[in-house]
Amino acid sequence: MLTPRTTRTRDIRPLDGLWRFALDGEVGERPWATRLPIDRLVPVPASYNDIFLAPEIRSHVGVVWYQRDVHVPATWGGQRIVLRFDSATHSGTAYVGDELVVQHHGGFTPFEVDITEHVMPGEVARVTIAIDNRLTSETIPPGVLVTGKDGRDQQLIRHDFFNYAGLARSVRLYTTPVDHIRDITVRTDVVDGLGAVHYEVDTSAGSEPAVELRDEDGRLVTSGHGTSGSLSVPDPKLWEPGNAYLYDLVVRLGEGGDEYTLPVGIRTVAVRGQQFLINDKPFYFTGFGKHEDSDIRGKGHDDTLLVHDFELMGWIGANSFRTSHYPYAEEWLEYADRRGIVVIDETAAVGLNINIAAGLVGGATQRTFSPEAMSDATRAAHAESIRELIQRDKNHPSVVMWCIANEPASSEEGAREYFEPLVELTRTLDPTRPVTFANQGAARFDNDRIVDLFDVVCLNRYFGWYEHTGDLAAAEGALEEELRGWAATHDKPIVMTEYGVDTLAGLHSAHPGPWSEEYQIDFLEMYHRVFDRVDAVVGEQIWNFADFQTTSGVFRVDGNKKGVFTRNRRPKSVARALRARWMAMVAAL
Ligand code: BDP
Repeated sequence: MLTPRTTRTRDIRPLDGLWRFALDGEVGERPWATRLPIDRLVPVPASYNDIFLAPEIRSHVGVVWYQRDVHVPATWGGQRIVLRFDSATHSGTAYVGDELVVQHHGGFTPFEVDITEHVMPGEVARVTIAIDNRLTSETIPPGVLVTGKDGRDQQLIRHDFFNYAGLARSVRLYTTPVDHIRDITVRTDVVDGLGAVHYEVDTSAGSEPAVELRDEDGRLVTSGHGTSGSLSVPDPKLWEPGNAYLYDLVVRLGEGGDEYTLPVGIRTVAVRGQQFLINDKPFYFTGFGKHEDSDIRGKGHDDTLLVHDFELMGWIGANSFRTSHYPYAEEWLEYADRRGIVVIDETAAVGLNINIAAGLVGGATQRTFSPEAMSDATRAAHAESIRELIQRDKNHPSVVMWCIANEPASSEEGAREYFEPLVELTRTLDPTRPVTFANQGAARFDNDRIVDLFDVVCLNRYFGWYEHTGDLAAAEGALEEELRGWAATHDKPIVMTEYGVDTLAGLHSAHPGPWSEEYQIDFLEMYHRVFDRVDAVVGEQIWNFADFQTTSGVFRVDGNKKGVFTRNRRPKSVARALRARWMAMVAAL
């Protein structure tokens, strides 16, 4: 499945804007077959939750309906017409007119359907989608549905971010010729200074494509023929962190046939011993775990926020981020490709651990990997989420590693049996990128059951916050002991993919204690001292780039406050200290 682009042979009609909107209980039997009332409109792209004031919308559990009409251009006759949703969180059932045309599960990856037979160029078509936000043990991320004493459905989630839902990314109609390019896969290599672009083209009718590689000035570099092949690039300009270079791979199906242009970055990624190599050079990750999250929009994609967040990352000296805890809108990867920012790309498999709370507060534990919790059905959904992530993101040079889960119960019985086939699947789908998962504190170097299956040790650690709260001296000892333990037992690079403290912007203290801006500075300084003493550490990604919304609870005051920036992107005091460290690292390169 290719990202929609306009080319000589392809056109796009955006369906973003205001759609009619209703909760399931507000509509009759077959809402898609009627016109929804126009007294409530919802913007797309946006999560619907925070836009309206009615609590029954914000905390709705179940199905909502989106609907709009679209004029199909009269000029589109003879073309193949596709309806594409960049995401529907967490599952979508779409109708065109009275017909069900597509269903999709998984809230963070795209789906599309050929609707040529369902619309008439020059006429108006009614597009309706039912979106269900419910999470169960058969969805990724998993959740639990319960019925409250008042008879209402309640959604329990196992992750620390608000369960935003709706059409948070773009919706489009687009055209292709009938005989069209279905998919393109590229892999790149550099051998003895010679670049190689290996390509595969999947076409609808088996026609022979012609391919051209053009440089950033549009000059032809090399060309080829056929559904697969290798293009050699003498003196390639490499895609490098902080110094991106993108070629264009132009694919054509014969004279006047379908045409598609794919940006291609030539680079290599490898893990050697305790080093992470990009283009054969050791790479050190600086940056953040992020969220798609902002006021009012929730997880709604917004190019303004995208560009501003990259500006802030550039200002502070971040060279990377992790798409915690789900695949982000593809615009994030396209922009990272252009800006030379390195991405650890994560599935939405967050919360495969039913004992985290018990671990923090002390309590009875149950088996996570069991038919009652994370079962074979969970794993099947997890496998699908890996397939869809790699299918969508395989061609992005910025993506250097797949992260297939966040904080699973990796020290528990059953973890290995659960993960082994998923790691194998990931490697089969993409043999070129390292694979990792983000490890949770209860799974240490001496009791984790799965790390050896992976290439890089990614650790989320909170010494000084959830453990040794307020005692940075004790936290420093514990952190160093753990890192040295991992380094001694696993010949793999270590990236700290989460470390951070809730910090209330504006709270200052001469006795730097938890929640104060001073404590955030001292905490991060301490971690950095330790990282600098342990050679196997090849990266630091702070939790989190910005404050973000969560479910209400006694642990959270209007959300998680571990941001280096506030939710509306104002720097906390720590930002300057961080900038000094990361800029000095860049200067030393
Ligand atoms: C980690 C999770 C992350 C949370 C963070 C925290 O991976 O999603 O937001 O802790 O507690 O366990 O702040």
